[in-house]
Amino acid sequence: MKTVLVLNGPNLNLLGTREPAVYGAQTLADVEALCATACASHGLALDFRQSNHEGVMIDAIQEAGRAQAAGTLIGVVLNAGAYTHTSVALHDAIKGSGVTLIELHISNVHAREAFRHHSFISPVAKAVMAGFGVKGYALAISGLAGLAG
Ligand code: CA2
Repeated sequence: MKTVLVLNGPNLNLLGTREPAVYGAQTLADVEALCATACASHGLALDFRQSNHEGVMIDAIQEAGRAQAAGTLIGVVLNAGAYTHTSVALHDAIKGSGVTLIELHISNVHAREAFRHHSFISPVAKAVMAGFGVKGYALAISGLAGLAG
């Protein structure tokens, strides 16, 4: 069974505790459960992670690139949080790893502040999803499964 890595960045551990008008009321544990259901429906295993640390996220992306090259992983769904708008290092890691990656945002970043309109991830992502709330995670997993299969 091949794996999907769902990788969440800074502050996403706070989901469901604040800003429900923007991010909804579901917690990160709820998101993990919906990702597990989506993966199972496609015969895929889930590796679900969250980190507040850029370097830890870079290590995870490099690991995912090696796993995809070895044939054990189909790709990554990445919600890089605010690092989306700042991180050349994540851009370089994605590009260098060669991993198939879907950029995901819970909110529609283009309908928000101008500083959220630029992404360092989009140029190295296979596809971008934003504004579907946490259901976007399941949609992104389906999209990855479609690309792989
Ligand atoms: O819409 C998204 O998924 C974002 O990636 C979320 C990031 C934000 O910086 C991006 O511009 C868009 C923020 C994640 C922080 O989430 C929180 C949730 C509840 C309470 C506090 C933060």
